[in-house]
Amino acid sequence: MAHNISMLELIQFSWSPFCIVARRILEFSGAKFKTTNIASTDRSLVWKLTGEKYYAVPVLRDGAKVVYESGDDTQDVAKHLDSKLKLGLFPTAREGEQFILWRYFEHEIEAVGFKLNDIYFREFVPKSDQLPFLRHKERKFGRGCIDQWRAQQKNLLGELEQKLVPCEQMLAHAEFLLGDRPLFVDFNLFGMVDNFLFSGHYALPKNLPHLRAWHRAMKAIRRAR
Ligand SMILES: N[C@@H](CCC(=O)N[C@@H](CS)C(=O)NCC(=O)O)C(=O)O
Repeated sequence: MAHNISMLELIQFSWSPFCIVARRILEFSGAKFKTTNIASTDRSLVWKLTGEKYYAVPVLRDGAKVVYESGDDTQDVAKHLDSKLKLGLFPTAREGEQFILWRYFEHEIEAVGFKLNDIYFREFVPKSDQLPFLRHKERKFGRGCIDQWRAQQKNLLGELEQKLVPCEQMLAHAEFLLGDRPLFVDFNLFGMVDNFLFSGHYALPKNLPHLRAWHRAMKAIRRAR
């Protein structure tokens, strides 16, 4: 039977867009895996596992191997899963298109989606982590940033909807972004969208019906065996 069944472990926290991508790919694959949740404000496990080289998530442990992103726009974790589990999510012929798309999703979509979710951080970040969580955000985005995002909520929602229109247009003509089966970019967009939806306060816009149908499909899809 299967020959390379080393234990897969995903080190994550549940609302991270990038962790959601890796998690959904693992679920899709049907492989057995373990998730280890860390506090978003305590990266000591990641730091230790990566030989003090990395503190972001996700990190994937595959037996003795520890996989994490080597650059800002890389997909080392997803590509490791893809080749190990033979998922076919990165066909060579689509690599260029996929690269352009995942950068759009991880920059343009993510940048608006996480702010909309962070507005509700007090509801999903454990009480004891809220101070370092807020400090982490304010160190990067300035004092009062989350209050500002709350004040701009309506505009941010409009901006996100605008940025999702190209996805709606693609999905009006095919079941998945690049054709009739999901590729990596479907999982990638799913992660960004599910981070936006994480708080439970939002739904995808009614006037993006193809995106909504795609999202329902992506939530549950399993690879064909
Ligand atoms: N390009 C990386 C980005 C990973 C990333 O930015 N993760 C966030 C959590 S969503 C993180 O851990 N950031 C570092 C920090 O918060 O200190 C990837 O795709 O995995």
